[in-house]
Amino acid sequence: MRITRAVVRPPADTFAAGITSSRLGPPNLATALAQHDAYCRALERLGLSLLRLPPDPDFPDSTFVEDAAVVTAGGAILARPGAASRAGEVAALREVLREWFPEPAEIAAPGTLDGGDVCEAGRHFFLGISDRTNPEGAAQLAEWLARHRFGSSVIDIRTMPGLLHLKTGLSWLGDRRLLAAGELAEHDALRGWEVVRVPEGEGYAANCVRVNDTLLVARDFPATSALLGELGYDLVPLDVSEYRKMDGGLSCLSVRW
Ligand code: CIR
Repeated sequence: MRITRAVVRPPADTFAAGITSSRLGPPNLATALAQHDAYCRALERLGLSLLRLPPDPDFPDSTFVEDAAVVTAGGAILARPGAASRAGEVAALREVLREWFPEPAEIAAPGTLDGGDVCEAGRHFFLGISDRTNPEGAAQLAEWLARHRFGSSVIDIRTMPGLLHLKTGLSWLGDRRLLAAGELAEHDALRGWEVVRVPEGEGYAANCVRVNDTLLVARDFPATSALLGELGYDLVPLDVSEYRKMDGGLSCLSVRW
């Protein structure tokens, strides 16, 4: 499926009040906005039409739109974020997606699910169980995916240090190829897939975004960029330093379809 659209939302002036476990210091809002703008321009250069939500100061983490909704070739599913402070983010995604997906599926209580735990790999989806996505939420999505003839497998990341979401450490590169960091690269669920390992010390670079024939990658991870370049990918490096300070990465900043 060629990607033609994406939802994005710039951070609000409350951005620094969002949830973070990183010890990188508070984000600089002006820099974050400039980085967001560069991210949006990169998507537009790749031919995507952007649906831009306005910043929402009531939800400091709402720039990470990916966590509030999952869009697949079979339709949209509204997520049910595992962090209480993020629950209200779903309403805006419901509204902006309505034109394309008037009757989205929804994760229901007691299930919780963050879109960051959903790694699409063509007709297969890897679903993370994390501090945000519980087994019930993942099971609801797996059932929906099966009804739409997608496969899925579950990966429990709760004991894997440094991973907020599954996609913090895993990305789909296209075909049967994945990019994975640390112990995720060894996980049984990835058997039968070609796994490109993120070089030591560059774990953050495991979160990249495939947009049709191009990969958006985090800037300043030279060993990973060199490896992906050797594999023949066209790379668009982007600086997301201010989002990293809030535990976010490239994929979190858009919902794409
Ligand atoms: C949070 O903790 O929810 C945000 N500060 C970061 C969310 C990042 N989202 C993602 O990786 N999909």
